[in-house]
Amino acid sequence: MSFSERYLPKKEDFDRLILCFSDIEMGSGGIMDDFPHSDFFAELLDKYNDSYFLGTHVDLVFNGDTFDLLKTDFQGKYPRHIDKTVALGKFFKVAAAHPQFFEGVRKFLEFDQKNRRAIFITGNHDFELLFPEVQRVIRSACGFENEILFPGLSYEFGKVRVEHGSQHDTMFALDEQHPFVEYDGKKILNIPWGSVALLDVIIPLKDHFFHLDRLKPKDKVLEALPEFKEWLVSRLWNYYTKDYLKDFLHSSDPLKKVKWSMLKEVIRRFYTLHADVSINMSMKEELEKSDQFSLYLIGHQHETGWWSFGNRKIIQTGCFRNEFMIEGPDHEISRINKNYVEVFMKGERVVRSRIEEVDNPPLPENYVPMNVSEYREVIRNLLKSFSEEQQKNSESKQRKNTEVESTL
Ligand SMILES: [Mn+2]
Repeated sequence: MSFSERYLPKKEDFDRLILCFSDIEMGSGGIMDDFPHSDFFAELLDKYNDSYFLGTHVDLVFNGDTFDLLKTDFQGKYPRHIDKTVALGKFFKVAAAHPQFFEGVRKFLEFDQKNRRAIFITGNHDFELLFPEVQRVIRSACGFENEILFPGLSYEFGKVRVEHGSQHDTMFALDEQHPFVEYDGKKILNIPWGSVALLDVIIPLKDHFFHLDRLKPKDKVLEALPEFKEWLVSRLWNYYTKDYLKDFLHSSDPLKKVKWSMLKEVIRRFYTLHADVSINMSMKEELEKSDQFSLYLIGHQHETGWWSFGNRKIIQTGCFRNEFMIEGPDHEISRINKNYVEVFMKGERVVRSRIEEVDNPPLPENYVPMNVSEYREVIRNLLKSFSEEQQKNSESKQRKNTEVESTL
């Protein structure tokens, strides 16, 4: 279908179109990649290379978590100390798996270079975009310099404000004043405590249950896998009492800022249905208090939303990565549609905005397990090897645990 056939504002009624995508979460390829569909994405972008848009500004906004660098390893490990070498190493792994993404962005910009830009906003899965070295690589991969922007954690177009949303999330908010810290003579990312906990404890185990992370709703997942919570709690407790406190007491690591109450929050997030409703709450308050912006675009929560206060609104894009729904007594798995947002503007003003839902691309083979209960065995084995490991260390640990418990 061509754009002229679609219901669009008249050309004279808008001078800018914003296309906003969030949480694409491209990984390093294969079955563990949450978005192995760069070809599909490039095809979607190509629809905007239509003569209808010639002479109109079209801004392509990646509203955070475009690249899933959080879950990408560096030389087989998931270091919490991320300097430019680690950041680049992880980025190259993702880029190598997604040449069509960069090709698609290049074609999009080339179509009407003086009117087009690609804007990469940083999310909590791609803080690495803050390194100028990583930005340089992206610019060269897309073949454009000035048309590619890295504004950091947010970007504003007149009455529109775009941000990923993680800054309103206590687990993943970055210290904007100090995004980097010095450690061991290197400039490293000052990642928030939620990221530290995930990198130290959860992500190294992603090989075992990367599928689970893509399933919704969480309470159904746990209903099918009652051992999961037990496993998670013991894993975090062991991390906290053994590795974490030892390092905390005997090192000057600037990223050691996790408390047990924070880890409890990690557990709560894993086994409750709702991620963090406080994000929407604080934004809704802002919407009513101030008329500075008439449209806020956010992502991060992997749930689509639309809230309004008169002519002001918040649109939350759902994730663009693959996610699935478990339904029915047999826990059947079905796909969740992806979406993005189109915003038509005239000058500073929003003319119209809408959420565009897209058809899902075909999945690679064996991408989704037939049945969630297949995981029971995996979790049981993990728990077994974990308790064996604990047994081995029990004597020295017992003493430490007692010390720790008395400090909690
Ligand atoms: Mn996020």
